[in-house]
Amino acid sequence: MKATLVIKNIDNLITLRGENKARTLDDMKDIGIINNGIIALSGEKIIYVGEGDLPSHIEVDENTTILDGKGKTVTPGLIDSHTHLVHGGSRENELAMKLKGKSYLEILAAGGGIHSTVKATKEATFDELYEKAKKSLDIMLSYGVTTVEAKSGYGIDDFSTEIKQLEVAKKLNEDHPVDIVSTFMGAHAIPVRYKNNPDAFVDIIIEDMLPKVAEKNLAKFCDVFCEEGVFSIDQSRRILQAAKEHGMGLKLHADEIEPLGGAELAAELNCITADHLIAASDKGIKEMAKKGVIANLLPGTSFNLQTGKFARARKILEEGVAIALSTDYNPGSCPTENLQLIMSFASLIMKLTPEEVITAVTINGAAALGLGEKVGSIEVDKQGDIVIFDAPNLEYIIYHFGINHVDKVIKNGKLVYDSKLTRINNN
Ligand code: IZC
Ligand code: ZN
Repeated sequence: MKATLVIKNIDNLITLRGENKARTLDDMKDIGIINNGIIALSGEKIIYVGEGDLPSHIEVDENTTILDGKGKTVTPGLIDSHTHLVHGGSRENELAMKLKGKSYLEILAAGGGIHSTVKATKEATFDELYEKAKKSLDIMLSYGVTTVEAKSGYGIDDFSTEIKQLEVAKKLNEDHPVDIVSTFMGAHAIPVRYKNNPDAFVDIIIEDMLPKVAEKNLAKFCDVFCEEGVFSIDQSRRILQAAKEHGMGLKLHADEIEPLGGAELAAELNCITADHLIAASDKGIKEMAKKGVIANLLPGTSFNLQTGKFARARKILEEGVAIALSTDYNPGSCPTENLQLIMSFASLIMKLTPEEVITAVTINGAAALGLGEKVGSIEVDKQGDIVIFDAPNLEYIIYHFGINHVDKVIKNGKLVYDSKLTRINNN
C-alpha cells in the first residue's frame, strides 16, 4: 500500500487508541502513548500507526509528504463539540455592565444578551455570516480543531434567520477543511413578543420549525437552553421529544446557571450530551451515569461569567459520567475559539488530569457528536485528522497556557495548516 503522507520520529505520539465510545474515569487513564512513533496515511485515511520504521508493505516514494515529529507531540485532531459558531456582531458592550456586577440572566431579561445577537444575526447577510464564521473556523483550525459543532439559535422566532445560520454552517462544511456538525437551537431564548406566552413559541418550534429543519436535513441534533427565565423543564422536554420523533439526536444546555433539573431531564430523554452542568445536582449526575449521557463541560464560560462557579468535573467523573470539553464559542458567555485555553482551564481549575483533558477533546468529543467510529483517535482506518504540537509532551501544552502550541494540522490526510507559513520571513 502506498503512503501519501508520513509523520515519522514522533517523540510523543498520543493515539487515544481503544474503544470508539465515550470513555469514563478508568478508561481515560491510558491515552495510548507511543514514543518514537510513526503514522502513515493514504488519501484521507490512516493506514499505519506504530513505533520506529514503516513495515515493508507500506510504500513511500517521491510523491509522499514526509513530516518529522522530532521534539513534537502528536494527537488526534481536536474536537470542539459545543459552539455557537455562526452569528452576527459581538457583545463587548456587555463588559462594562458585567464589571458593574450585572449578571448574564439580568442582561438577557433586560432585552440584551442573546437578543442583541439575534438582531445582529438577522441584519447580517448570508455572505457576512459566512465570512465571519469562516474567520473563526480558520482560528479554530490553527488551534488544532478539525471538527466543530455549530448551533443555530440567533433567529429564534425569525425562522428564516435560523435557516440562514444552518445553511451558512452547511456551506462552510462543504468549503472549509474543518468538519461542521449542525444543531438546531431555535429554543435559545424566549422572543420578546412571546414573553407572556412562551408556550405559544414552544408550539411554533414543534409544529412549524422542527419539521422543516428535519425535512431540509439541516441539523443532526436539537438543543434547548433550559434555564431560569428561558425554557422550563416541561417546555424543554416537549421540544426534545418532538425532535426525537424527527430523528434528531438530543442535547441540552442543562443547569448552566440555576439548578433546574436539566441533568435529570437529559438522562430521562437519553440525550447524547448534557452541556454546562455548573449547577447540576448529585441526583442528576447519578442519573446521567446510569443512562450514559456525556457531560459536555465548558469552563471558559464559567471563567467569563465571573460567578466563580465551575462544573464539578471530578465528582462527575467519579460518578461514572464521561466528560467532553468544548469552548462554547459564542459572542456572549464565551467569546474565544481557543480550545487549548479551555484544556488549561479544565486542568488548572476543574482538576482534570492531562490524560482526562486530551480524552475529553478527542475521542469523547467525537462521541459527543456521534462520530466516534470516524474520528477522535489515531488508528488504522480512521479519518486522517492529526495535530502536530510544537511541545515535548501533553503536560507542557496544558501548563504553558493561553498560547497556541500548534505546529501543523493534517485534515482528511492533507496538510492544511502550518504555523511557520503564517509569518512574513523578513527576519
Ligand atoms: O449568545 O449568550 N448560554 N447561550 C446559552 C449562550 C450562552 C450564547 C449567548
Ligand atoms: Zn452554548
